[in-house]
Amino acid sequence: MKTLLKVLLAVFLVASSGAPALGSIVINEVELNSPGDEDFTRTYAWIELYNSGSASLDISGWKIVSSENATAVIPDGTVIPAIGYYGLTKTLDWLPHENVVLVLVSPNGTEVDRTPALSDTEDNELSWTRDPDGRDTDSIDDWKFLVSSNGF
Ligand SMILES: [Ca+2]
Ligand SMILES: [Ca+2]
Ligand SMILES: [Ca+2]
Repeated sequence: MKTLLKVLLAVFLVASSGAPALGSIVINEVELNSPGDEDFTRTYAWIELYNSGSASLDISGWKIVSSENATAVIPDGTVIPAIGYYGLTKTLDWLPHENVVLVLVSPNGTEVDRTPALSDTEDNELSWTRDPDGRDTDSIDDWKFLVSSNGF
């Protein structure tokens, strides 16, 4: 019985320590190449963030920085609910089709998440996504090339 209590206590402590708040937001899905032709003046690509945490998070002022040194700032008043999504649409000059690494940075400059180098030369509705949503083991195996699910 004592042993069982110790085991239960250990499980409780591990579960309640949780992940740091910042760690619950990831870059969850990236569409680098939407179906059809793109031109520089039309929106064509998007990045989906996902909150796997149990509380909503205000991500105003967070940044997404690309390996080409392009930076997008999340607008003021942006909140991702718990188990919720946020989609950011960008134009062709911002997101090339190949070898793109995206980094999510909090306002104090802390790196929150980073994608592997992603390429999408297929001009179709497939996109790179963590599968299942939010899976983050810092491995390329977290990512699959699946039918787009922007915002869900
Ligand atoms: Ca695509
Ligand atoms: Ca395309
Ligand atoms: Ca999705």
